Amino acid sequence: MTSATTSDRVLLNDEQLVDFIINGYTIVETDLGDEFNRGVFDQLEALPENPGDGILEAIPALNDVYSHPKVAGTLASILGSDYYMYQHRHCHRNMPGTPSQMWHLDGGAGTTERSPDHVQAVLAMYYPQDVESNMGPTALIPGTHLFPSSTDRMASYGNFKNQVIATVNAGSVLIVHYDVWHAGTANSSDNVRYMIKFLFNRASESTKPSWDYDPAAAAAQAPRLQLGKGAPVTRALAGLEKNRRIAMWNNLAGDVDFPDEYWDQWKGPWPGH
Ligand SMILES: O=C(O)CCC(=O)C(=O)O
Repeated sequence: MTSATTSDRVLLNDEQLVDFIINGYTIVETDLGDEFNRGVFDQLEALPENPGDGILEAIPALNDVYSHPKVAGTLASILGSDYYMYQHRHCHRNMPGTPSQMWHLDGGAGTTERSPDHVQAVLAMYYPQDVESNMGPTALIPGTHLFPSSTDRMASYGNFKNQVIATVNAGSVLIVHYDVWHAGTANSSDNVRYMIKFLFNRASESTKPSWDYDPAAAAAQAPRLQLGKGAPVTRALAGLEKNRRIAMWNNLAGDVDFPDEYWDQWKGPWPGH
């Protein structure tokens, strides 16, 4: 079994960490290999029923996914090195003909508080097979973790211009901030699509960066963190989005302050020139 001890975790760098703060998700491609992924797929096919939270006991090989150095390193970078696996997990078996879900946020995860400037919990979704666009990939809207809404309200929402349809290679793990608006899409193919969802939680508040922090590299990311394109919101909310990103960076970095140097963002060519 692969075990990611603290020393062999592959941590995110500053650019990747800022990507996560802006978008609220990242896709980790593991090198577990075709034989491994196919083996998990076959075991899923052989399950007589959905074991619910017992999926890890039913298929212990899933430990290898969630302790993979890149997966464990990403989780540690985002949730702190003492993060833990939550007790709830779920195997989604989407048969051909499964319809789309509505946009939603999950409930549970040991916390009822939504956290627009914090990372308290993430979803980590593993796909043991390639997921093509017609096989019911997971959809999400980047940046929406900074604007948590109620699932009740989302029930009437449709397609968004910036939505991401996460077609992935077998062995990928989609790691998503708990408050990102997401949904399973319709499976109009002839293939079953599996997705095994685990939840991971923060155990303690950060006192220092838990990613591969480099002060110069972090400073180089500051303009993007403040102005980079993220959630599909109007310009009126751009200030709030920026403030929440910086607050999230500060929460993740503990005692290290956001490397904020003033620069004149309005100087430059006239619009249209
Ligand atoms: O089936 C999917 O891809 C997404 C499932 C989902 O939204 C969830 O488990 O909360």
